[in-house]
Amino acid sequence: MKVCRMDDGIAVERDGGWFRVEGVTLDALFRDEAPASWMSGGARVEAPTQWLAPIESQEVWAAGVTYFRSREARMEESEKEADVYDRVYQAERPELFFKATPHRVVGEGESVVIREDSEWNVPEAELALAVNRAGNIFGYTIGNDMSSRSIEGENPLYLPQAKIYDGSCALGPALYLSDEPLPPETAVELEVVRASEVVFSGRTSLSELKRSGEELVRYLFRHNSFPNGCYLLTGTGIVPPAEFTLAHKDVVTITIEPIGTLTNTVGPSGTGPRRAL
Ligand code: DO4
Ligand code: MG
Repeated sequence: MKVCRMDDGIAVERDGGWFRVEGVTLDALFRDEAPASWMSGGARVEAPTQWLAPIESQEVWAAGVTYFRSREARMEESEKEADVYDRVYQAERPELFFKATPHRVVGEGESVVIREDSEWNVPEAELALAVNRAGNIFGYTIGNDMSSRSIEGENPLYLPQAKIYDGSCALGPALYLSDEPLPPETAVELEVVRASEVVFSGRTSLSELKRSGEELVRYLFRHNSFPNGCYLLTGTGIVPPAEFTLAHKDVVTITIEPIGTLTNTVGPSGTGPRRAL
């Protein structure tokens, strides 16, 4: 079942149609406090045309170097410190980092941002886990962990600046509810279109992900509480070649079925979420 956050409430897709539901918020779902009946009621509505990012009060965290391809690309980009990426790929403890507060997150159709002080910028197509406050994964969405490779490549200690800025994270289009892990053959696909031409496309599958969602969440919740739950991006397995950088007006699409497709245009600083913050 999919949950869509709209300007004026929440709609769910079930039984082949969309229903607007009252008396539930995303925060209530992430706190595991939604009334048991919330999924069954509601008035039938047209399929939503405006999808807000499926986030209310959640922090967004991310895992890194969870795919071999990410380890390889980061070792190339950071010649002097290549070893740290190899070590974290092999280590028992994963790389986990803070990614965004809700106001830095954009949704379907909004602009993701590239920093003006960065000359090498990439999208990172990632499965995002929806984790409730008890640490249980109850759903999934698509995440774009926008990254400055020039800033990260200069020094790994610059990671927060490479990763966290206004418009640096996209989530959506909807929250797909499921207590079951997505099957390993699930494909993650990324495409970047510039002036109607595909300038990059790539594909991976969850079978390439080295760590399970449960393992990543277990580490995240060690000595850390999330009163309103959180999202955890699981890392990228698609890295464009070194000569590729994003440009303003590029259109980035990421598809993970059964969640759907997340589409964002690349904009300069100052573009970002259109919802009230
Ligand atoms: O180690 C830096 C970030 C890695 C990352 O974001 C990824 O692998 O997806
Ligand atoms: Mg990433």
